[in-house]
Amino acid sequence: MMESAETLATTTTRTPIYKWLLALLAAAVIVTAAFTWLQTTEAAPPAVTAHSFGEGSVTWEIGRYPAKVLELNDFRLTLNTSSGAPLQNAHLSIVLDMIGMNCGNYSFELTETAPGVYEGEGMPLMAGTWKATLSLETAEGSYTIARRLTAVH
Ligand SMILES: [Cu+2]
Repeated sequence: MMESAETLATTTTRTPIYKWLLALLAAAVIVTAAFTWLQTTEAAPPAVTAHSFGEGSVTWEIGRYPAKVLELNDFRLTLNTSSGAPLQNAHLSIVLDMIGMNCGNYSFELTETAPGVYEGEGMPLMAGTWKATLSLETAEGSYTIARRLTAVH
C-alpha cells in the first residue's frame, strides 16, 4: 500500500518536468529554425573584402563573382604596409573549404605579379558558401585571414 502511494507521488512530481522539457525542446526547435532562416537570408559575401593585420592591410578581390564551381577563379590580393607602401616578397596560400560540409578542400598558392599584388586561382567544388583562409607569411611574421565567398554553377 505504501509503495503504490510513493509511486503515485513520484509520477505526479515528474509530470511537470516532462512538460518543462517539452517546452525547452520546442524552444530549441524554434531557435534552430530562426538561425537557419537568418543564415539563408543573409546577404551574399561581397566580391571585394578588406582586412587588416599586424603589419598592414589586404584588399581581397575575386575576379569573376560569384565564383564558378569547378572552374579556376582569379584571386587577387593587394597588400599594403601600415604606411601604404606595397608589401612585397610575402608568401601567400589559400585554402577553400565549404561551410558546414565535408565535400573537399582546394588549396592554392599565389604569386606576386606586381609589387604588393599577389594572384592565384581557386576552384570551389560545389555551389554554396565557402570559407577562404589565407596563410600569409612576411619577413616579420605569419598571419591567417579568412573571408567567405559564394560559388555558383
Ligand atoms: Cu559541399
